[in-house]
Amino acid sequence: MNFHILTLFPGMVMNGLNTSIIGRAVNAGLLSIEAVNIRDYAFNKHQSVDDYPYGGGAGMLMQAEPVYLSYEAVAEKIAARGAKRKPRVVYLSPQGDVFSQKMAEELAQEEDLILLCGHYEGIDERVLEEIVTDYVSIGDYVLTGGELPAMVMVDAISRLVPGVLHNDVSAEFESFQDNLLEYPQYSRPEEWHGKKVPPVLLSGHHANIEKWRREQSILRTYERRSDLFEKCELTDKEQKWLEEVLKSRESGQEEEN
Ligand code: 4GT
Repeated sequence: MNFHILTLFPGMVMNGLNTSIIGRAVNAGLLSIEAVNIRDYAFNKHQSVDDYPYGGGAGMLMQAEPVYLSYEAVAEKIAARGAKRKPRVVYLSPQGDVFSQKMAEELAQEEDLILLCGHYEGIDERVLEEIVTDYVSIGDYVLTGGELPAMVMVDAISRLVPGVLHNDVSAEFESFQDNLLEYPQYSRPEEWHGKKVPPVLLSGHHANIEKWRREQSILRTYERRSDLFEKCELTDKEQKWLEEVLKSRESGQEEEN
């Protein structure tokens, strides 16, 4: 998987992605990440890449031409490597479809991905019309630039690339599989601040542990993310179990884990 990030702040993006798991995957050759400085494609002698918006209004806009030239340079390089199709170009914007695990899974199938980061008040609409294939938002809030959203996408997509996570129960078994949240986890010591690790986890009984974890995932999703809970499919037995837990809570009984 090759990420190409078009940005005015290449240092910010590269510094944020050369650490830990992603950095190791890059060093192992499983991923490549390049940040292309849009300013290198400024066409006037002052190297400026922004200008006032026609019609007035606050702030500056990124001009079309430097964005277009930086895109072309990357697209040509990808084509020269023998790619069959044109790469998808994602513009990070609050106006896009909200990023999800499902989108990450879909985009992880691509060989190349171009991520375009806006800054200031955004980018001249005309170049977006010509090059952007996907508009993506990471959530309903406004940021100063598309760099952090691009980094979020690179991180979420990269961990789905085979080999990037090297634990045996890879990414596909985690949160959002089955639309369930992760169960709570514990490590040493067995008792901390008077709180004990749930005994079942020390029992060595794998079937019981699996059952407990699944139940905890169900309970958490019900309590914390009712929107996800609507979408998850429980067995009749699990449905019954949840009803029992909720009923015994109502009557003020202590829960037995
Ligand atoms: C929020 C998001 C995003 C911004 C988001 C163009 C200039 C957009 C600043 C940029 N804010 N980008 N991708 N929620 N701001 O994803």
